[in-house]
Amino acid sequence: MRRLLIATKNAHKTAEIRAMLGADWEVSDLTSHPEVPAPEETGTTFAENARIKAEAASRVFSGFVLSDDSGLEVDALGGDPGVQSALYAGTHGDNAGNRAKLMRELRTCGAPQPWRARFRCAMAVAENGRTVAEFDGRVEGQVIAEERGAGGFGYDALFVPDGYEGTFGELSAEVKNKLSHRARAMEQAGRFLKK
Ligand code: ITT
Repeated sequence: MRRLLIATKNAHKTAEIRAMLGADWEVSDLTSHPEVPAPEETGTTFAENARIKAEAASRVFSGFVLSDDSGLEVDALGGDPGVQSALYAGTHGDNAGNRAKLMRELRTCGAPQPWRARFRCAMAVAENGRTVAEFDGRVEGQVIAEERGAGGFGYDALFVPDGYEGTFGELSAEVKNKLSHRARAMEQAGRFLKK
């Protein structure tokens, strides 16, 4: 079986990517590799942060490293929370706080619903400290005013993808993993990794 390190500490991302890749890969992430650094995400774009994370990990891990930098862009907020999605409310990974802040911002921004938005995901594959491939995925939809559904993570309970009635928090993991920003980047990454 081939080894792939996902340069993330976010177990939700790892679980989704593992399900998308299937049984051919032995997938691990930074939670089981304390020797691998998680660098500061100093980039101003998803792609830049994806490269930073993949390259840092692949300097110490032999084999392919895949990173995922992702987030939600809301048009009424000029693209926020964007690359700041994980620490929008001030504490990294405070999902409930981030959703609450998003609701506050949207209720006070003056823009009428529907609030158009998209999830974006940039992925980088690195080997020996160098990025060797990059991929991009997005899914368009709208943010709603009340949370619905307990599945997924992050902003899932507030996002309804185009063509569906349910939020990512209400849709099954199987459905989310077919149409999400991560799935769309991963379709391309999977083809690259299989070569
Ligand atoms: P790593 O940097 O360790 O990979 P992270 O969670 O900090 O983990 P990011 O910096 O890429 O990752 O921030 C991603 C944030 O965007 C995440 O914390 C969520 O708030 C949001 N997000 C990304 N993908 C999402 C998804 O599929 N569903 C809901 N929210 C998502």
